[in-house]
Amino acid sequence: MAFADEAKFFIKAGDGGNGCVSFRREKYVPRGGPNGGDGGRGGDVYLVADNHKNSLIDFRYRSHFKAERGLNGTGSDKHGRGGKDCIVNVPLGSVVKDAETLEVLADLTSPGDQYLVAQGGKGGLGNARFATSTNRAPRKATPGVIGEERWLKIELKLLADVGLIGFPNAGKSTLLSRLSAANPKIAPYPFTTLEPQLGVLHFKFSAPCIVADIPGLIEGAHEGVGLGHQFLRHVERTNILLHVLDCSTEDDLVFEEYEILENELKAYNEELLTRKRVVVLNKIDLLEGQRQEELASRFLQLGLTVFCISAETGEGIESLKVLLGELFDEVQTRQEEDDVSG
Ligand SMILES: Nc1nc2c(ncn2[C@@H]2O[C@H](COP(=O)(O)OP(=O)(O)OP(=O)(O)O)[C@@H](O)[C@H]2O)c(=O)[nH]1
Ligand SMILES: [Mg+2]
Repeated sequence: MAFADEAKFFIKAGDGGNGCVSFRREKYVPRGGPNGGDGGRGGDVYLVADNHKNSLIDFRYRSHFKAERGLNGTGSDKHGRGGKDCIVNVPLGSVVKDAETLEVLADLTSPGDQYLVAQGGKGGLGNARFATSTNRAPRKATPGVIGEERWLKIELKLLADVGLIGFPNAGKSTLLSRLSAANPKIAPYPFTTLEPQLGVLHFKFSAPCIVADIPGLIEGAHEGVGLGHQFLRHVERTNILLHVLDCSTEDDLVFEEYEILENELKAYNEELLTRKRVVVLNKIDLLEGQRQEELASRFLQLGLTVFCISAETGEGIESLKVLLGELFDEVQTRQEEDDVSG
């Protein structure tokens, strides 16, 4: 798959350099004191969020990252030089886990966010440190501490504001192409979209928002049926979800699909049901008579926000954009308030 949204790699911080055992040698001073220097500290490994990177594809070609080791101490009280740190750049939206325990270590969402993922080992002590009044010629020095190492798993969660979710063939990609300049593949068969697609929706008066077209979900997606499950994590960060439904099928089926989508979200992560959700009835160009109104009123009765559109002809798209602009503003204002109070 071209869209690398998971990667595993190994990192190792530098080992500390060893302490040194050495004695002063001077003419006419037969037994000089200890002068072994300390070892240098090993370099650390940092992960840094880099907004020029947009996938984890680089990790396919390189899976091991090491910081430099500290140099050993030497005689004449010379301390070893510390090892250089190693910086691993990762895309924004990277969730970093320990590959074994799957514990989440860091969630790097803003440019420049950094996380110290492995600490370099301390340098060992040279024998000069061990001299005491009773032992003036210690032959003891300590080795450097081994630098931390671990396998990491990194997952990329898209930082989209709006997620388009729906059954295969519902018209999500067609809608994305209407809302943004994105040009996703559109075809009259299910599972056309195999990887999440992003588009930028521009508004006249406010900042643009990012829309993600998520591959089609089907019942059981949260357990891995179809393609949807591995992509559901991308909607974990989207604050607005559009349920795109093909309303040219039977009314009951449209409803059933809506319910399945809600259940899949809930089964994947209940928190998703706290997001703003909008029902988008697509393909209204295929409806006859009063069906559109009847169908819409069924959803309205449940207290849901409903929009009727045709992604194909463009009908209803402008008002949908206006609504998205308003919702997006609301979400941003709420986030700013949270940031201030939090
Ligand atoms: N008549 C009509 N056809 C539509 C409309 N929107 C999409 N289609 C058609 O429906 C088919 C599926 O559209 P896509 O946008 O590829 O659907 P999708 O939801 O992205 O499908 P997957 O990627 O498989 O999940 C295509 O043949 C589109 O041309 C619409 O409003 N009216
Ligand atoms: Mg598609």
